Amino acid sequence: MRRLGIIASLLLSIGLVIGCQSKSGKTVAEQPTKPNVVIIYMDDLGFGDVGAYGATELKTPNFDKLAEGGVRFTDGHATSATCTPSRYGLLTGVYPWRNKDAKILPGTAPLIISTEQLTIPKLFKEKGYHTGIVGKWHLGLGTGNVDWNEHVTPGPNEVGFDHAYIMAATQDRVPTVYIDNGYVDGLDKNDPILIDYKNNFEGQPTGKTHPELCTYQMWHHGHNNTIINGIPRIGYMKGGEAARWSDVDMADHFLVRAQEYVKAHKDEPFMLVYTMQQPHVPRTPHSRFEGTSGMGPRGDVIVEADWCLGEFMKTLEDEGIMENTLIIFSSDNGPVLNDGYYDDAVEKLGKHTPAGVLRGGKYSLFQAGTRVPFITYWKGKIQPSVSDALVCQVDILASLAALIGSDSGTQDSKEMLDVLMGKSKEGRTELILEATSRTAMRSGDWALIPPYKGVALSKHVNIEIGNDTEWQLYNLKEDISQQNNVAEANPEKLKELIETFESIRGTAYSNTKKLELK
Ligand code: NG6
Ligand code: CA
Repeated sequence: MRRLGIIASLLLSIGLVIGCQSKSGKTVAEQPTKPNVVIIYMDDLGFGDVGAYGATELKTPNFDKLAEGGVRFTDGHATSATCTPSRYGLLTGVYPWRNKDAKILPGTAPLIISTEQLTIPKLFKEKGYHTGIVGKWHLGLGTGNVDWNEHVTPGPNEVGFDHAYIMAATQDRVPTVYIDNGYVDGLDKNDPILIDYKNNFEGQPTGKTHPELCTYQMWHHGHNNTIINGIPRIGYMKGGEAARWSDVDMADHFLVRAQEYVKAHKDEPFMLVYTMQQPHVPRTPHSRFEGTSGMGPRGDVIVEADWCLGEFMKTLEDEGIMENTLIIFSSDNGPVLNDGYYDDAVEKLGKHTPAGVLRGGKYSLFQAGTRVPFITYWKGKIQPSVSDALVCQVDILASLAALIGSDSGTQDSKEMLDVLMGKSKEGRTELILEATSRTAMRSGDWALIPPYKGVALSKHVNIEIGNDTEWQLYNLKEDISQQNNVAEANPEKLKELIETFESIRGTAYSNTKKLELK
Protein backbone atom coordinates (compact mmCIF):
# COMPACT_ATOMS: atom_id res chain seq x y z
CA MET A 1 0.00 0.00 0.00
CA ARG A 2 2.70 2.34 1.10
CA ARG A 3 4.76 1.66 -2.03
CA LEU A 4 1.73 2.35 -4.22
CA GLY A 5 1.33 5.66 -2.47
CA ILE A 6 4.94 6.62 -3.15
CA ILE A 7 4.60 5.68 -6.81
CA ALA A 8 1.40 7.70 -7.09
CA SER A 9 2.97 10.79 -5.61
CA LEU A 10 6.05 10.37 -7.83
CA LEU A 11 3.81 10.20 -10.91
CA LEU A 12 1.91 13.22 -9.72
CA SER A 13 5.03 15.32 -9.31
CA ILE A 14 6.35 14.24 -12.72
CA GLY A 15 2.99 15.23 -14.20
CA LEU A 16 3.17 18.62 -12.53
CA VAL A 17 6.64 19.36 -13.86
CA ILE A 18 6.20 18.00 -17.36
CA GLY A 19 2.57 18.66 -18.09
CA CYS A 20 2.23 22.17 -16.80
CA GLN A 21 4.99 24.22 -18.36
CA SER A 22 3.56 27.47 -19.63
CA LYS A 23 5.04 29.69 -22.34
CA SER A 24 6.70 31.90 -19.77
CA GLY A 25 8.49 28.86 -18.36
CA LYS A 26 6.56 29.08 -15.10
CA THR A 27 4.74 26.00 -13.94
CA VAL A 28 1.00 26.44 -13.80
CA ALA A 29 1.05 25.61 -10.11
CA GLU A 30 2.92 28.89 -9.55
CA GLN A 31 0.51 30.92 -11.60
CA PRO A 32 -2.59 32.36 -10.02
CA THR A 33 -5.79 30.72 -11.11
CA LYS A 34 -8.58 33.02 -12.22
CA PRO A 35 -10.25 33.99 -8.96
CA ASN A 36 -14.01 34.11 -8.70
CA VAL A 37 -15.51 37.40 -7.65
CA VAL A 38 -18.74 37.85 -5.71
CA ILE A 39 -20.19 41.29 -5.07
CA ILE A 40 -22.74 41.18 -2.26
CA TYR A 41 -24.83 44.31 -2.29
CA MET A 42 -27.32 45.31 0.39
CA ASP A 43 -30.24 47.70 -0.02
CA ASP A 44 -30.31 50.63 2.47
CA LEU A 45 -27.97 49.02 5.02
CA GLY A 46 -26.47 51.82 7.10
CA PHE A 47 -22.92 52.47 8.26
CA GLY A 48 -23.99 51.69 11.82
CA ASP A 49 -26.12 48.63 11.05
CA VAL A 50 -23.24 46.16 11.35
CA GLY A 51 -21.65 44.91 14.57
CA ALA A 52 -18.13 45.32 13.21
CA TYR A 53 -19.01 48.95 12.45
CA GLY A 54 -20.08 49.59 16.01
CA ALA A 55 -23.65 48.27 16.29
CA THR A 56 -24.14 46.78 19.71
CA GLU A 57 -27.90 46.35 19.92
CA LEU A 58 -28.15 44.53 16.60
CA LYS A 59 -26.30 41.21 16.20
CA THR A 60 -24.75 40.57 12.80
CA PRO A 61 -22.26 37.70 13.34
CA ASN A 62 -21.84 36.85 9.68
CA PHE A 63 -21.34 40.41 8.47
CA ASP A 64 -18.83 40.74 11.32
CA LYS A 65 -16.96 37.59 10.37
CA LEU A 66 -16.45 39.01 6.90
CA ALA A 67 -15.41 42.41 8.26
CA GLU A 68 -13.04 40.95 10.82
CA GLY A 69 -11.50 38.49 8.39
CA GLY A 70 -11.04 41.00 5.59
CA VAL A 71 -10.43 44.68 5.05
CA ARG A 72 -13.04 46.76 6.83
CA PHE A 73 -13.19 50.15 5.18
CA THR A 74 -14.28 53.01 7.42
CA ASP A 75 -14.57 55.55 4.59
CA GLY A 76 -16.12 53.46 1.82
CA HIS A 77 -18.83 55.05 -0.31
CA ALA A 78 -21.64 54.27 -2.67
CA THR A 79 -21.67 56.76 -5.56
CA SER A 80 -25.13 57.94 -4.52
CA ALA A 81 -27.49 58.13 -1.57
CA THR A 82 -30.19 56.25 -3.51
CA CYS A 83 -30.38 52.94 -5.26
CA THR A 84 -30.57 53.31 -9.04
CA PRO A 85 -27.70 55.78 -9.34
CA SER A 86 -25.55 53.72 -6.96
CA ARG A 87 -26.08 50.54 -8.92
CA TYR A 88 -25.36 52.42 -12.13
CA GLY A 89 -22.06 53.71 -10.71
CA LEU A 90 -21.07 50.30 -9.40
CA LEU A 91 -21.74 48.31 -12.56
CA THR A 92 -20.53 50.84 -15.15
CA GLY A 93 -17.69 52.62 -13.34
CA VAL A 94 -19.27 55.92 -14.39
CA TYR A 95 -20.45 58.58 -11.95
CA PRO A 96 -24.26 58.47 -11.98
CA TRP A 97 -24.61 62.26 -12.25
CA ARG A 98 -23.25 61.95 -15.78
CA ASN A 99 -26.42 60.09 -16.75
CA LYS A 100 -29.60 62.18 -16.39
CA ASP A 101 -31.69 59.00 -16.20
CA ALA A 102 -29.83 57.62 -13.19
CA LYS A 103 -32.57 58.50 -10.70
CA ILE A 104 -34.89 56.34 -8.59
CA LEU A 105 -36.78 54.51 -11.33
CA PRO A 106 -40.35 53.29 -11.55
CA GLY A 107 -40.80 49.60 -12.41
CA THR A 108 -41.66 50.51 -16.00
CA ALA A 109 -38.53 52.55 -16.74
CA PRO A 110 -36.36 51.57 -19.70
CA LEU A 111 -32.86 50.21 -19.17
CA ILE A 112 -30.50 53.10 -18.34
CA ILE A 113 -27.23 51.30 -19.08
CA SER A 114 -26.40 51.45 -22.77
CA THR A 115 -25.85 48.03 -24.28
CA GLU A 116 -22.70 49.53 -25.82
CA GLN A 117 -21.33 50.59 -22.44
CA LEU A 118 -18.52 48.89 -20.55
CA THR A 119 -19.74 47.10 -17.44
CA ILE A 120 -18.17 44.92 -14.77
CA PRO A 121 -19.77 41.73 -16.15
CA LYS A 122 -18.57 42.57 -19.68
CA LEU A 123 -15.00 42.87 -18.38
CA PHE A 124 -15.24 39.41 -16.90
CA LYS A 125 -16.87 37.89 -19.95
CA GLU A 126 -14.02 39.16 -22.09
CA LYS A 127 -11.67 37.21 -19.84
CA GLY A 128 -13.63 33.98 -20.18
CA TYR A 129 -15.67 34.23 -17.01
CA HIS A 130 -19.27 33.21 -16.53
CA THR A 131 -21.26 36.14 -15.12
CA GLY A 132 -24.42 36.25 -13.07
CA ILE A 133 -26.71 38.48 -11.08
CA VAL A 134 -29.28 37.38 -8.52
CA GLY A 135 -31.51 39.83 -6.64
CA LYS A 136 -32.58 43.41 -7.02
CA TRP A 137 -31.94 45.10 -10.37
CA HIS A 138 -33.57 48.59 -10.43
CA LEU A 139 -31.71 49.81 -13.51
CA GLY A 140 -34.67 49.72 -15.87
CA LEU A 141 -35.69 47.09 -18.42
CA GLY A 142 -36.62 47.24 -22.09
CA THR A 143 -36.82 50.37 -24.18
CA GLY A 144 -40.15 51.72 -22.88
CA ASN A 145 -43.61 50.09 -22.80
CA VAL A 146 -42.40 46.70 -21.63
CA ASP A 147 -44.73 43.80 -22.26
CA TRP A 148 -44.14 41.67 -19.17
CA ASN A 149 -45.70 38.67 -20.87
CA GLU A 150 -43.03 38.45 -23.55
CA HIS A 151 -39.25 38.46 -23.50
CA VAL A 152 -38.32 41.50 -21.40
CA THR A 153 -35.27 42.91 -23.14
CA PRO A 154 -32.78 44.60 -23.10
CA GLY A 155 -31.91 43.99 -19.48
CA PRO A 156 -29.08 42.46 -17.46
CA ASN A 157 -28.40 39.79 -20.12
CA GLU A 158 -27.73 42.50 -22.69
CA VAL A 159 -25.25 44.43 -20.52
CA GLY A 160 -23.01 41.48 -19.73
CA PHE A 161 -24.74 39.00 -17.44
CA ASP A 162 -24.90 35.45 -18.79
CA HIS A 163 -27.40 34.65 -16.08
CA ALA A 164 -29.87 37.03 -14.43
CA TYR A 165 -32.53 36.17 -11.88
CA ILE A 166 -33.91 39.46 -10.66
CA MET A 167 -36.71 41.60 -9.37
CA ALA A 168 -37.25 44.47 -11.78
CA ALA A 169 -37.17 47.44 -9.43
CA THR A 170 -37.76 47.41 -5.68
CA GLN A 171 -39.81 45.32 -3.29
CA ASP A 172 -42.28 48.18 -2.91
CA ARG A 173 -42.81 48.64 -6.68
CA VAL A 174 -44.78 46.60 -9.18
CA PRO A 175 -44.37 44.23 -10.94
CA THR A 176 -44.02 41.96 -7.92
CA VAL A 177 -42.60 39.04 -9.88
CA TYR A 178 -39.18 37.51 -10.48
CA ILE A 179 -37.62 37.70 -13.92
CA ASP A 180 -35.56 34.75 -15.05
CA ASN A 181 -33.27 35.70 -17.92
CA GLY A 182 -35.86 38.06 -19.39
CA TYR A 183 -38.97 35.96 -18.72
CA VAL A 184 -41.35 36.37 -15.79
CA ASP A 185 -40.85 33.28 -13.64
CA GLY A 186 -43.98 31.16 -13.29
CA LEU A 187 -46.17 33.28 -15.56
CA ASP A 188 -49.47 31.81 -16.68
CA LYS A 189 -49.99 33.27 -20.15
CA ASN A 190 -53.76 33.04 -19.63
CA ASP A 191 -53.44 35.58 -16.83
CA PRO A 192 -51.28 38.27 -18.40
CA ILE A 193 -49.55 40.95 -16.36
CA LEU A 194 -50.58 44.56 -16.86
CA ILE A 195 -48.60 47.36 -15.26
CA ASP A 196 -49.35 51.08 -15.10
CA TYR A 197 -47.69 53.73 -12.97
CA LYS A 198 -50.29 56.43 -13.69
CA ASN A 199 -53.73 54.89 -13.88
CA ASN A 200 -55.37 52.16 -11.90
CA PHE A 201 -57.14 49.28 -13.58
CA GLU A 202 -60.89 49.50 -13.33
CA GLY A 203 -62.41 48.17 -10.16
CA GLN A 204 -59.11 47.30 -8.47
CA PRO A 205 -58.77 48.18 -4.80
CA THR A 206 -55.81 50.33 -3.79
CA GLY A 207 -54.13 51.17 -0.52
CA LYS A 208 -55.92 54.49 -0.66
CA THR A 209 -59.44 53.25 -1.38
CA HIS A 210 -59.21 50.05 0.68
CA PRO A 211 -56.87 50.56 3.64
CA GLU A 212 -58.57 47.63 5.38
CA LEU A 213 -56.99 45.32 2.78
CA CYS A 214 -53.48 46.37 3.82
CA THR A 215 -53.40 43.49 6.26
CA TYR A 216 -49.65 42.84 6.28
CA GLN A 217 -48.47 46.43 6.44
CA MET A 218 -50.07 49.84 6.14
CA TRP A 219 -48.69 52.68 4.04
CA HIS A 220 -47.47 55.85 5.71
CA HIS A 221 -46.50 57.99 2.71
CA GLY A 222 -46.67 57.03 -0.95
CA HIS A 223 -47.11 53.26 -1.43
CA ASN A 224 -50.88 53.45 -1.72
CA ASN A 225 -51.54 51.83 -5.11
CA THR A 226 -52.16 48.12 -5.82
CA ILE A 227 -52.25 45.88 -2.75
CA ILE A 228 -50.32 42.64 -3.12
CA ASN A 229 -49.94 40.12 -0.28
CA GLY A 230 -51.63 42.62 2.05
CA ILE A 231 -48.97 45.24 1.23
CA PRO A 232 -49.84 48.35 -0.78
CA ARG A 233 -47.24 49.15 -3.47
CA ILE A 234 -46.05 51.91 -5.75
CA GLY A 235 -47.74 51.42 -9.14
CA TYR A 236 -50.73 49.49 -10.39
CA MET A 237 -50.63 45.84 -11.34
CA LYS A 238 -53.20 43.44 -12.67
CA GLY A 239 -52.92 39.73 -13.47
CA GLY A 240 -49.90 37.47 -13.17
CA GLU A 241 -51.33 35.96 -9.97
CA ALA A 242 -49.38 32.69 -10.23
CA ALA A 243 -46.09 34.51 -10.81
CA ARG A 244 -46.34 36.94 -7.88
CA TRP A 245 -43.61 36.58 -5.33
CA SER A 246 -44.11 35.78 -1.68
CA ASP A 247 -42.53 38.68 0.22
CA VAL A 248 -41.66 36.69 3.33
CA ASP A 249 -39.89 34.07 1.19
CA MET A 250 -37.91 36.54 -0.90
CA ALA A 251 -34.67 36.29 1.09
CA ASP A 252 -34.70 32.49 0.94
CA HIS A 253 -35.65 32.57 -2.72
CA PHE A 254 -32.72 34.76 -3.76
CA LEU A 255 -30.32 32.92 -1.45
CA VAL A 256 -31.15 29.57 -3.04
CA ARG A 257 -30.74 31.08 -6.51
CA ALA A 258 -27.34 32.52 -5.55
CA GLN A 259 -26.26 29.18 -4.07
CA GLU A 260 -27.47 27.32 -7.16
CA TYR A 261 -25.47 29.70 -9.32
CA VAL A 262 -22.31 28.98 -7.35
CA LYS A 263 -22.85 25.22 -7.50
CA ALA A 264 -23.52 25.31 -11.23
CA HIS A 265 -20.43 27.39 -12.04
CA LYS A 266 -17.89 26.35 -9.41
CA ASP A 267 -15.77 24.55 -12.01
CA GLU A 268 -15.26 27.61 -14.18
CA PRO A 269 -14.26 31.15 -13.21
CA PHE A 270 -17.34 33.18 -12.37
CA MET A 271 -18.37 36.65 -11.29
CA LEU A 272 -21.61 36.89 -9.35
CA VAL A 273 -23.46 39.96 -8.16
CA TYR A 274 -25.80 38.96 -5.32
CA THR A 275 -28.04 41.91 -4.51
CA MET A 276 -30.19 41.35 -1.43
CA GLN A 277 -33.38 43.35 -0.92
CA GLN A 278 -32.96 43.98 2.80
CA PRO A 279 -33.50 46.21 4.74
CA HIS A 280 -35.41 48.21 2.10
CA VAL A 281 -39.17 48.59 2.56
CA PRO A 282 -41.46 46.71 2.79
CA ARG A 283 -39.55 44.82 5.46
CA THR A 284 -40.96 41.31 5.41
CA PRO A 285 -38.86 38.89 7.47
CA HIS A 286 -39.57 35.19 7.18
CA SER A 287 -41.36 33.91 10.30
CA ARG A 288 -38.04 32.30 11.41
CA PHE A 289 -36.69 35.82 11.90
CA GLU A 290 -39.77 37.61 13.20
CA GLY A 291 -39.02 39.19 16.55
CA THR A 292 -35.36 38.13 16.52
CA SER A 293 -33.91 41.62 16.71
CA GLY A 294 -36.35 43.21 19.13
CA MET A 295 -36.38 46.17 16.74
CA GLY A 296 -39.33 45.20 14.62
CA PRO A 297 -39.17 44.21 10.95
CA ARG A 298 -36.24 46.48 10.03
CA GLY A 299 -33.96 44.82 12.57
CA ASP A 300 -35.40 41.39 11.81
CA VAL A 301 -34.62 41.59 8.10
CA ILE A 302 -31.06 42.66 8.88
CA VAL A 303 -30.74 39.54 11.06
CA GLU A 304 -32.23 37.59 8.14
CA ALA A 305 -29.77 39.10 5.64
CA ASP A 306 -26.90 38.31 7.99
CA TRP A 307 -28.06 34.69 8.09
CA CYS A 308 -28.28 34.66 4.27
CA LEU A 309 -24.68 35.80 4.05
CA GLY A 310 -23.63 33.05 6.46
CA GLU A 311 -25.43 30.41 4.39
CA PHE A 312 -23.95 31.75 1.18
CA MET A 313 -20.45 31.63 2.67
CA LYS A 314 -21.05 28.03 3.73
CA THR A 315 -21.82 27.19 0.12
CA LEU A 316 -18.52 28.68 -1.04
CA GLU A 317 -16.77 26.66 1.66
CA ASP A 318 -18.64 23.42 0.92
CA GLU A 319 -17.93 23.73 -2.79
CA GLY A 320 -14.25 24.16 -2.01
CA ILE A 321 -13.86 27.55 -3.68
CA MET A 322 -13.58 29.92 -0.72
CA GLU A 323 -9.81 30.36 -1.14
CA ASN A 324 -10.29 31.26 -4.77
CA THR A 325 -13.06 33.79 -4.31
CA LEU A 326 -12.81 37.51 -3.67
CA ILE A 327 -15.89 38.89 -1.93
CA ILE A 328 -16.81 42.55 -1.95
CA PHE A 329 -19.61 43.47 0.42
CA SER A 330 -21.35 46.85 0.52
CA SER A 331 -24.66 48.70 0.48
CA ASP A 332 -26.30 50.89 -2.17
CA ASN A 333 -27.02 53.80 0.15
CA GLY A 334 -27.38 54.81 3.77
CA PRO A 335 -30.14 53.97 6.20
CA VAL A 336 -33.72 55.17 6.55
CA LEU A 337 -36.25 54.25 9.21
CA ASN A 338 -39.72 55.29 8.05
CA ASP A 339 -39.50 54.96 4.28
CA GLY A 340 -43.23 54.85 3.68
CA TYR A 341 -44.83 52.08 5.75
CA TYR A 342 -45.92 51.75 9.36
CA ASP A 343 -43.44 49.07 10.34
CA ASP A 344 -42.24 50.16 13.80
CA ALA A 345 -38.76 51.00 12.50
CA VAL A 346 -38.82 54.25 14.49
CA GLU A 347 -40.84 53.05 17.43
CA LYS A 348 -38.76 49.95 18.16
CA LEU A 349 -35.34 51.35 17.34
CA GLY A 350 -34.23 51.60 20.96
CA LYS A 351 -30.60 52.69 21.26
CA HIS A 352 -29.57 51.41 17.84
CA THR A 353 -28.04 54.00 15.51
CA PRO A 354 -28.32 52.85 11.86
CA ALA A 355 -26.04 55.66 10.66
CA GLY A 356 -23.54 55.23 13.51
CA VAL A 357 -21.88 58.55 14.26
CA LEU A 358 -22.62 59.93 10.82
CA ARG A 359 -25.10 62.69 9.99
CA GLY A 360 -27.97 62.20 7.55
CA GLY A 361 -29.08 58.95 5.95
CA LYS A 362 -30.56 57.74 2.69
CA TYR A 363 -31.27 60.68 0.30
CA SER A 364 -28.69 62.83 2.09
CA LEU A 365 -25.55 64.66 0.98
CA PHE A 366 -24.25 64.32 4.52
CA GLN A 367 -21.93 61.37 5.05
CA ALA A 368 -24.54 58.82 6.12
CA GLY A 369 -26.08 59.05 2.64
CA THR A 370 -23.21 57.35 0.89
CA ARG A 371 -20.72 56.17 3.52
CA VAL A 372 -21.73 52.56 4.01
CA PRO A 373 -20.31 49.25 5.21
CA PHE A 374 -17.63 48.32 2.69
CA ILE A 375 -15.67 45.10 3.11
CA THR A 376 -13.30 43.05 0.98
CA TYR A 377 -12.69 39.44 1.95
CA TRP A 378 -10.55 36.75 0.41
CA LYS A 379 -9.66 33.81 2.59
CA GLY A 380 -5.92 33.31 2.70
CA LYS A 381 -5.22 36.22 0.33
CA ILE A 382 -6.43 39.30 2.20
CA GLN A 383 -5.02 39.90 5.66
CA PRO A 384 -7.53 41.20 8.20
CA SER A 385 -7.19 44.96 8.66
CA VAL A 386 -9.08 48.21 9.05
CA SER A 387 -8.54 50.77 6.32
CA ASP A 388 -9.38 54.46 6.52
CA ALA A 389 -8.65 54.97 2.82
CA LEU A 390 -11.32 56.88 0.91
CA VAL A 391 -12.80 54.33 -1.49
CA CYS A 392 -15.87 54.32 -3.67
CA GLN A 393 -17.90 51.69 -5.47
CA VAL A 394 -17.25 53.47 -8.78
CA ASP A 395 -13.64 52.24 -8.46
CA ILE A 396 -14.55 48.58 -8.27
CA LEU A 397 -14.69 48.29 -12.08
CA ALA A 398 -11.11 49.43 -12.68
CA SER A 399 -9.82 47.52 -9.66
CA LEU A 400 -11.39 44.25 -10.77
CA ALA A 401 -10.10 44.87 -14.29
CA ALA A 402 -6.60 44.97 -12.79
CA LEU A 403 -7.29 41.79 -10.83
CA ILE A 404 -8.16 39.79 -13.94
CA GLY A 405 -5.56 41.38 -16.20
CA SER A 406 -7.85 43.56 -18.29
CA ASP A 407 -6.78 47.01 -19.40
CA SER A 408 -10.31 48.26 -20.01
CA GLY A 409 -11.55 51.09 -17.81
CA THR A 410 -13.50 54.32 -17.58
CA GLN A 411 -12.71 57.95 -16.89
CA ASP A 412 -14.26 57.89 -13.41
CA SER A 413 -13.20 54.50 -12.11
CA LYS A 414 -9.82 54.60 -10.36
CA GLU A 415 -7.77 51.44 -10.10
CA MET A 416 -7.40 50.66 -6.40
CA LEU A 417 -6.71 46.97 -6.35
CA ASP A 418 -3.94 47.26 -3.75
CA VAL A 419 -6.24 49.29 -1.53
CA LEU A 420 -9.04 46.75 -1.86
CA MET A 421 -6.57 43.97 -1.14
CA GLY A 422 -5.42 45.77 2.01
CA LYS A 423 -1.89 46.31 0.68
CA SER A 424 -2.12 50.08 0.40
CA LYS A 425 -3.99 52.81 2.21
CA GLU A 426 -3.66 55.35 -0.57
CA GLY A 427 -7.30 55.91 -1.39
CA ARG A 428 -8.91 58.57 -3.51
CA THR A 429 -8.01 62.20 -3.05
CA GLU A 430 -11.31 63.51 -4.41
CA LEU A 431 -14.73 61.94 -4.70
CA ILE A 432 -17.99 63.37 -6.04
CA LEU A 433 -21.05 62.23 -4.13
CA GLU A 434 -24.64 62.38 -5.32
CA ALA A 435 -28.02 62.43 -3.61
CA THR A 436 -31.37 62.96 -5.39
CA SER A 437 -29.56 64.66 -8.29
CA ARG A 438 -27.53 67.05 -6.14
CA THR A 439 -23.78 66.61 -5.86
CA ALA A 440 -21.15 67.28 -3.22
CA MET A 441 -17.46 66.51 -2.81
CA ARG A 442 -15.04 64.79 -0.52
CA SER A 443 -11.45 65.93 -0.70
CA GLY A 444 -9.24 64.24 1.85
CA ASP A 445 -10.80 64.92 5.24
CA TRP A 446 -12.94 67.74 3.87
CA ALA A 447 -16.60 67.41 2.96
CA LEU A 448 -17.97 70.18 0.77
CA ILE A 449 -21.68 70.69 0.09
CA PRO A 450 -22.87 73.42 -2.28
CA PRO A 451 -25.94 75.51 -1.40
CA TYR A 452 -29.15 73.88 -2.56
CA LYS A 453 -32.78 74.98 -2.39
CA GLY A 454 -35.34 72.74 -0.75
CA VAL A 455 -36.09 71.51 2.72
CA ALA A 456 -33.17 70.88 5.07
CA LEU A 457 -35.05 68.10 6.82
CA SER A 458 -37.17 65.70 4.83
CA LYS A 459 -40.09 65.37 7.24
CA HIS A 460 -41.48 62.13 5.85
CA VAL A 461 -38.31 60.18 6.39
CA ASN A 462 -36.98 62.47 9.13
CA ILE A 463 -33.57 62.79 7.51
CA GLU A 464 -31.42 65.89 7.08
CA ILE A 465 -30.76 65.74 3.39
CA GLY A 466 -28.04 68.39 3.21
CA ASN A 467 -29.82 71.44 1.77
CA ASP A 468 -28.73 74.87 2.98
CA THR A 469 -28.62 78.37 1.56
CA GLU A 470 -24.86 78.58 2.28
CA TRP A 471 -21.85 76.51 1.25
CA GLN A 472 -21.12 73.89 3.86
CA LEU A 473 -17.63 72.72 4.70
CA TYR A 474 -16.78 70.11 7.31
CA ASN A 475 -13.46 68.83 8.53
CA LEU A 476 -14.24 65.16 9.09
CA LYS A 477 -11.00 64.51 10.93
CA GLU A 478 -12.18 66.65 13.81
CA ASP A 479 -15.89 66.53 13.16
CA ILE A 480 -16.99 63.17 11.78
CA SER A 481 -20.62 63.96 12.64
CA GLN A 482 -20.61 67.16 10.57
CA GLN A 483 -21.81 69.43 13.35
CA ASN A 484 -19.67 72.49 12.61
CA ASN A 485 -19.83 74.20 9.26
CA VAL A 486 -16.36 75.75 9.02
CA ALA A 487 -16.84 77.32 5.57
CA GLU A 488 -16.79 80.87 6.87
CA ALA A 489 -13.76 80.29 9.07
CA ASN A 490 -11.75 78.80 6.16
CA PRO A 491 -12.31 81.08 3.14
CA GLU A 492 -9.07 80.02 1.41
CA LYS A 493 -9.79 76.34 1.74
CA LEU A 494 -13.39 76.87 0.66
CA LYS A 495 -12.30 78.72 -2.47
CA GLU A 496 -9.77 76.05 -3.35
CA LEU A 497 -12.29 73.23 -2.88
CA ILE A 498 -15.02 74.98 -4.86
CA GLU A 499 -12.54 75.32 -7.73
CA THR A 500 -11.69 71.64 -7.55
CA PHE A 501 -15.36 70.70 -7.32
CA GLU A 502 -16.30 72.81 -10.33
CA SER A 503 -13.36 71.54 -12.33
CA ILE A 504 -14.71 68.00 -11.96
CA ARG A 505 -18.40 68.69 -11.87
CA GLY A 506 -18.72 71.74 -14.08
CA THR A 507 -20.68 74.79 -12.98
CA ALA A 508 -24.04 73.40 -14.03
CA TYR A 509 -24.44 71.42 -10.83
CA SER A 510 -26.66 73.99 -9.14
CA ASN A 511 -29.12 74.03 -12.05
CA THR A 512 -29.71 70.30 -12.21
CA LYS A 513 -33.33 69.23 -11.94
CA LYS A 514 -33.55 67.82 -8.45
CA LEU A 515 -35.95 65.33 -7.00
CA GLU A 516 -37.73 67.41 -4.39
CA LEU A 517 -38.27 65.59 -1.14
CA LYS A 518 -40.96 66.53 1.35
C1 NG6 B 1 -38.91 56.51 -2.85
C2 NG6 B 1 -39.93 55.71 -2.04
C3 NG6 B 1 -39.15 54.86 -1.05
C4 NG6 B 1 -38.16 53.99 -1.77
C5 NG6 B 1 -37.26 54.85 -2.65
C6 NG6 B 1 -36.32 54.05 -3.47
C7 NG6 B 1 -42.04 56.93 -1.73
C8 NG6 B 1 -42.78 57.94 -0.94
N1 NG6 B 1 -40.81 56.65 -1.32
O1 NG6 B 1 -39.55 57.28 -3.80
O2 NG6 B 1 -40.02 54.09 -0.29
O3 NG6 B 1 -38.83 53.05 -2.54
O4 NG6 B 1 -38.04 55.62 -3.52
O5 NG6 B 1 -35.39 53.45 -2.67
O6 NG6 B 1 -42.57 56.41 -2.69
S1 NG6 B 1 -34.06 52.94 -3.31
O7 NG6 B 1 -33.28 52.38 -2.25
O8 NG6 B 1 -34.45 51.96 -4.30
O9 NG6 B 1 -33.41 54.10 -3.91
CA1 CA C 1 -31.34 51.41 -1.61
